[in-house]
Amino acid sequence: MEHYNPKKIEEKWQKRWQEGGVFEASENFEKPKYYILDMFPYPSGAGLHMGHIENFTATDILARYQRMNGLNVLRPMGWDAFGLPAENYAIKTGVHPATTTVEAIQNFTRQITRMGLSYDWSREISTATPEYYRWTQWFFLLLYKNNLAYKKKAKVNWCPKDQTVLANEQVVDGVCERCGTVVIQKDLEQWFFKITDFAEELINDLDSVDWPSHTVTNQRNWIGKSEGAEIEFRIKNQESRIKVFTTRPDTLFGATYMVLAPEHELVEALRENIENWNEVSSYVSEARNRTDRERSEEGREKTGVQLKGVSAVNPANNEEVPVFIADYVLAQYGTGAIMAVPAHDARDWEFAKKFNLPAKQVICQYYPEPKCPILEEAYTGSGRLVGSGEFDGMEVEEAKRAITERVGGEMKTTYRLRDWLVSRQRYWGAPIPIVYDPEGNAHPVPEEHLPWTLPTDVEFRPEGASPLALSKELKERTERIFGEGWTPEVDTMDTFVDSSWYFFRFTDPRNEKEFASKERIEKWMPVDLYMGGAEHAVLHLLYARFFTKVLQKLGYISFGEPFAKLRHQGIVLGEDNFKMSKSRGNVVNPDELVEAYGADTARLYVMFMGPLEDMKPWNSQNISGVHRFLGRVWGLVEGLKEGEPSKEALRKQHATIKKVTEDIQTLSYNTAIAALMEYVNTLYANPYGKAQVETLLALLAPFAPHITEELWAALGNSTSIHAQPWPTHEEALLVSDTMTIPVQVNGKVRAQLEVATNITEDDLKAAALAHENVQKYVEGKEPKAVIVIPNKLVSVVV
Ligand code: ANZ
Repeated sequence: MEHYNPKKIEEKWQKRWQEGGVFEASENFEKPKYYILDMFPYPSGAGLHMGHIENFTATDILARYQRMNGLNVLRPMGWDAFGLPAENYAIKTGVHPATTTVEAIQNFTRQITRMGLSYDWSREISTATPEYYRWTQWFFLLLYKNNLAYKKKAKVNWCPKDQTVLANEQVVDGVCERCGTVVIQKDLEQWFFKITDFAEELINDLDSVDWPSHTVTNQRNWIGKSEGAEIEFRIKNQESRIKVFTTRPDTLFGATYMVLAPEHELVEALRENIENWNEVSSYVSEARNRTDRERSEEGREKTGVQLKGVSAVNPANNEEVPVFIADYVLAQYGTGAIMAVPAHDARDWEFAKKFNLPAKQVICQYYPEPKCPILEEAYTGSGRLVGSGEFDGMEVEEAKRAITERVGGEMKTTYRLRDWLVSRQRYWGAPIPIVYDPEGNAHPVPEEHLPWTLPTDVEFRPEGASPLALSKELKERTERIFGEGWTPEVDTMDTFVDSSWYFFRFTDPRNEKEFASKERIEKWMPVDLYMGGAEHAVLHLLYARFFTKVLQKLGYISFGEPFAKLRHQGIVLGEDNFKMSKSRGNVVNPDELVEAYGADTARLYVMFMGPLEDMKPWNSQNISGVHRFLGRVWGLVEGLKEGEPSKEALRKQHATIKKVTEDIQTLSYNTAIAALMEYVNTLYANPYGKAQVETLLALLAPFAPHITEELWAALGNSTSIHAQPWPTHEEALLVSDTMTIPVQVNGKVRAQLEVATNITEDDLKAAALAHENVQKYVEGKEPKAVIVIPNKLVSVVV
C-alpha cells in the first residue's frame, strides 16, 4: 500500500460521489426524513471564511451520520446572492453585480466541493435569478393582497452631497462612508410588512423550539412585549389631551412633569401657546437627525426644552405639571409621550436633576425590611405606596390596576417591534412588483407578469434616486403593459425578504407553478437542524418565522415554526486570539489549509479545536497532530494481520461506538474525535482484527470521508462506506473481565494487581501475598491480618 497522500485520493472520491448523485435526497418517503440546513451564504468575492468551514463541516458530519442511520437526508446549498457589497463593487469598478456574483458562486462551489461536503447540488438555488425572485415578488403580492404590506413615509439616511439614500452600514460615525458629508434623516415613502400583527405569536411560539437560550432571549427582547397602561392628562385651558403609555401606573401620584417626543403632533398643534417657539423648533429639527438608537443610549446626557406657556394636570391629584420635549422619548414607541416619575425611573431622575425638577417618592420598599429613605437615586424596586391618597399602603402590582381604573385609563400591552421596512433605494435586489397609475395610486403587478425583471440599463452610482429610476427599459415596459403615464416602483426589496422563505424553496426548487408545493413542504418541513452564526440571527430568524406564520394563517401550510432545532457555531479566532481580519493578517485561508494537509485533516482539525458553540483560537501545531492521527489510521490498515483480536481491542471497539454515537447526537464532535484517537492508540497497543478497523473507519467516515472511503475500498469492499449502516455496540462487551486492585502493607499502597473480575477471596489473598513488592515490605514475617474488601482493596498488616 502507498503512503497516505490526501491529494491522490480526495479529488477522486469527490468526483465519484458527485457522479453517483449519492447525496441527493429522495422524494419517496419510505425512510424517515431529516432536513438539515446551513444558513445559506452571501457569495462574497473573498471566498469562504473559517466560520463557513466550521458551520458546513459540523452539519456535514451529522448529515453523513444520519444517512448511515438510514434516514432520508435533505441537505441543500444555495446563495443569498443579492446585496450591497456586489453593488458597491460595481459602483467602484463598473463591473455588473451579476458578473461578480456568478464568479463568487463558482469560487464558493469549488471550495465547498474541495472540503468534501455532501450537498444535494440538484437543489441549488440563487436568490438573484429570475426563477427565484419571481417567487420573492409573489410573496410581496401575497402580503399586499392580505393587507400585510403597506406604504408610508419613513426616515432614511440621506447624504446631501451624493444625493442618495444610505444603508445604516454606510453611515460611519454620522457621516457618509463614501464622501464624509454629515448624513441627515429624510422622509421618504416606503413599503412596510406588518410583522407587528404577529408580535404575540412570535413571542409565545418561542416556547416550542429547541434553540440556544440566548437566541430566544434576543428574539424576546427585540419584540419587547411590555404590559402597562394608557392614561390621559388634561392640558390646562385646552381641549387636547396628552396620552401616555406607562408600565408603572402605580407611580402616577409621583409624576412631576411630562415629556413629549420632539416629533409629537401636539408640539405643532400647541404652537400658538408655546412662548419659546424658536427654541422649541430648533430642538425639534436637531432631534430629528438623531437615530432612535442614539437617543435611547444609556447614560447619554439628557437634553430637552420646556414648552413654556403649556402645562398639564395630573389626573390623580389635579396638580399642575410642566411639559417638556426631550429626545429620550421616542416618537414611535407607546404613545410618543410619557409621564415622568423621577423618584422611580432612572432616566427621568437624570433629566429632573439636570432641569431642577422635583422628585416625589411614592413607593417604599417593605421587603426584606421596611425602608423608606430620602432617595439618592431612582428606586425602581417593588413595595407599597405612600403619598398616594387612598392608595397608600397598597402593593405595587395591585395599585397598577386600581389607579388606572380610578383615572379612567386602560390597561394595555405594547411591543417594541416595529413593522418591517422593506424598501431599499438600491439596484442589486428583487424589484418591488408595484406600478403607479397617472394619479400616483399603487397597483400590484399581476402575477402573469412575474418575474418583474430587474432592468440592466442602469447607472450603478445613484444620483438622488434609486438606480431603477434611470432605466428606460423599465419605464417603457411599464407603459407598454399598463398604459401611458404609468410608472414603476423603483425601489428593490431588502435582501432579508429573499432569505425569509428560501428554506421552503429547497423542498421543491424547480417548481414553476408555486413557490413550493404544499405536499413537498409538509413532507420535509420543519427543518430538523438549522445551523449558522449568531450574529445575524435575530432579524433573519424573526423574518423567517414571520413568513412561516403568514403562510400558516393564510392556509398554505399547517405549522408555524420553520426551524425545530437551531445551533450556532462559535467564532474562530486567529492564532493571536483576535478576530480573524485582513488588516491583522491573522486570517487562515481554507484553500491553503486544504492544499497543505488535505480536506480530511482540515475538517477534523476544525471540529477538534473545541466545543462547537464556543469561541476558540486557531492553533497550527494541533493541525499537524490531527494530520498524524490520520496517518496512524492509514497505518492500522497497512498493519492488519490475520488472527483473533485481543479482549482489550474488542472492549475498546464497543466503548468507542457508544461514545462516538452519543457525542455526535449532541454535536460534541471534539470529544468524539478524542475518543477515536484513544481507540487508535488502543489498537496500536493490542492485537486487533479486521472488524476493529472497519468499525474505526465507519465511525470516522462522517468526519474524514475521503480517507475512510479509500481504506474501506482497500479492505476489499465494493460499496461506499457512506452507505454502510452505523455501527452499534454490544453492552456486554463493554464490561472488562479484569480489574485492578491495590494492595496496602501497613496502610501504604505497595502494589496494583491485575486480576480477573470473578476471582475468589482466597485466590486474591494469595495473589496479593505473592506479589514481589508486597513480599519486600512484609520482610518474611507472618502477617497479623490480611483483610480483603471485595473488588476494592487488599490490606496486609504486619
Ligand atoms: C412612568 C414610569 C414610572 C415609567 C416609573 C417607568 C418607571 P418599557 O418597559 O421599555 O416598555 N416610555 C413610554 N413610552 C416611551 C417612549 N415613547 N420613549 C421613551 N420612553 C417611553 O418602558 C416603558 C416605560 O418607558 C414607560 O413607563 C415610560 O416610563 C417610558 F417609575 O412611565 B414609564
